[in-house]
Amino acid sequence: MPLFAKSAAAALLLLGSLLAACSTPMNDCDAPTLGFDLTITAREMEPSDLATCVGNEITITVTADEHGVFHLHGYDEEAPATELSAGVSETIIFTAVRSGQFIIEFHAGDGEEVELGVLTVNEP
Ligand SMILES: [Cu+2]
Repeated sequence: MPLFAKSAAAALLLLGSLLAACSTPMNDCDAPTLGFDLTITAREMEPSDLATCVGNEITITVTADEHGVFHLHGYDEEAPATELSAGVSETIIFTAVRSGQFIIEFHAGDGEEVELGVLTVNEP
């Protein structure tokens, strides 16, 4: 392989690992508060993989492109299901009190329940 092709391949590999690093779940046990900015478009959420630690205060800001209900399963008391209007952002603030993996669902106006993502709460 010519030298320039080798360095191009190395550059691609480096770029690939940088992209992989960016797509790993956000997770910071040392941060007492953590904010997630979520956007729901065509019933898909970005980002969809959220991570935090027990004891952290979480602020979720969520905006959807249609009316529905944002529901974090397993955290119904701390983060009650929140009704969303199209294009209007809502903020949910709660403390992560339980570890585990919790499904985030969108209950759409037409009755469809769509799994949007997962919140992982780790032990500190
Ligand atoms: Cu639900």
